[in-house]
Amino acid sequence: MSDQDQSDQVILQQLAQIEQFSTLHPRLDKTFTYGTAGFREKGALLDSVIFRVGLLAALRSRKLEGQTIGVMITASHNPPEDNGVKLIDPQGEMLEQSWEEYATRFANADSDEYLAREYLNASEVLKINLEAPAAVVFARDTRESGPRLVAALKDGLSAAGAEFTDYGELTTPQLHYIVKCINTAKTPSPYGAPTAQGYYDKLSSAFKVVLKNLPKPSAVTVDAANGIGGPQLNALASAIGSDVINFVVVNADVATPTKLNFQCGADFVKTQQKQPSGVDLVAGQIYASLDGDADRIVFYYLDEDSGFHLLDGDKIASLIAMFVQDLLAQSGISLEVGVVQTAYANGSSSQYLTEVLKVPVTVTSTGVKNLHHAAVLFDIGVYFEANGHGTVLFSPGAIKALESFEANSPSQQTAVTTLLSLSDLINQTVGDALSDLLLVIAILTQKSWGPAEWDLAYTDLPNRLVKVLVKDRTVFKTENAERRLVQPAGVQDKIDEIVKKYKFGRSFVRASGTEDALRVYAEAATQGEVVDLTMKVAELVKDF
Ligand code: NG1
Ligand code: ZN
Repeated sequence: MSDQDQSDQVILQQLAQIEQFSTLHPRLDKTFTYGTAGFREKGALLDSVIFRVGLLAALRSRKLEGQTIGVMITASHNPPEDNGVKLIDPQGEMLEQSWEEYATRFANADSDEYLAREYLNASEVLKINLEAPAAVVFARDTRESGPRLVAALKDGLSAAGAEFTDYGELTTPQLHYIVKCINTAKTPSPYGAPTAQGYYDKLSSAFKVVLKNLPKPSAVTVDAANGIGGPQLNALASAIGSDVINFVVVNADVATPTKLNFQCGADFVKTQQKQPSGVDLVAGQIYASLDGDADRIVFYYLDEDSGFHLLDGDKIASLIAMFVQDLLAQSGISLEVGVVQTAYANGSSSQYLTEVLKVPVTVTSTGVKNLHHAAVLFDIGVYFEANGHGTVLFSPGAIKALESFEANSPSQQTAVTTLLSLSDLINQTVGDALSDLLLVIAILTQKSWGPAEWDLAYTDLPNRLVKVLVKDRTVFKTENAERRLVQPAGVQDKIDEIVKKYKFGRSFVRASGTEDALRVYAEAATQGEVVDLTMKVAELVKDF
């Protein structure tokens, strides 16, 4: 047999295997779309989708010279019966956008045979050698449907002939970290050890450097949404040591699947603007809530008059930007700090950043990949969605400038050492609730601040976010980072007319990328006005 014949043989065998395995994971009569959150659905409907994601992950790895690709099975802050899946590219970033189309095509191929054909087609269009090696790692959150979906994923990976490693239950950001570690292991700057322990070690060492010689911070109570963040935070806390800080982890019941994200967690606290169940707030102390896969975090506290105060993603971004700017000023190094937000950022935060801190602010469309791409354009780019998903990116040039800096005074040296430790403390692959938690505590401890002092930077404008169910949300098209509607024609003008009547009024409408609904956001000078404004705008769009 010639080499060509042999190669054809291998490919035919792979395609036959895919077809055969696919019969075990029959497709449902439903259209699936790979959106900002990957695929997300009721867990019961995802078997065929996850099997097919396995095929795509194998192709992606082959396309990238056998670099390791990650697959995370989670539905984040969504209810326990939901699940989802997302691919992670080699440097720990989200799947390259142009591949989302293939994910959607694979998921919707309507027969086993057609699926094999889509697979072959993709390999031809993308010039992928199907005999090349493929490596994939995966993990899941604590949902009940997880193990069953992992089995489907393994079938997909086996059918496509990929090598794979099951990392069990991890947070989403931990898997991003592991993917980056694996792919940088043989480079001059390895990111870390590709294990959960490597993650705890990297974060805990950096945290201890930043806290060195400072008084022990008060204990911090963290609501883990009854998800994977609970056990992972406990493990991270042991690596840090109770001599450094104590974390009290509540809502950490991962044995009762129905409790996940129920009346607790970051999304609950942010959208309800109230404390989660399972937490008794003591005035003046700081609390945090994670979401179900621990990539989002929000903080909060009670004032002396029992008023509830939320410290969300905007507050976190502002705190970090302020702190990084202070350190840069102290060191005398000139690097550009910028902040990236979305239209959901509170107007007061954007004003504080531009007018008080005088940092440039970029506004992008919703979805962290959009923020991430804008943040890489700064030397130090801070990006956060208001819902608490975000991180800080240090450019390679910034790291080099810091590493090669020769300090003229102990104060300059301290500033540079702290900045470099921050770059290790921050998970730069993706927003990471555990890493953000340590970062915020480190900054507050450095400043000797409690939550109230942090909160002083600016006062949030009263705001409201509501969902409106419409017949067809796809008719709503936006421009200018989703802040204005271009379609349906004329609706934006009417919104403008309404908004004009409110002091500090702002409102915008967009179709959700993760739910079949419109989102209406508004802010105004008072609580009463914002309720009224939101209602009027919602009323305007509800009949489409
Ligand atoms: P959609 O459903 O497109 O609004 C939501 C969040 C996003 C992002 C994605 C991914 C809001 C208003 N929207 O998107 O910020 O986190 O989910 O999970 O918070
Ligand atoms: Zn999440």
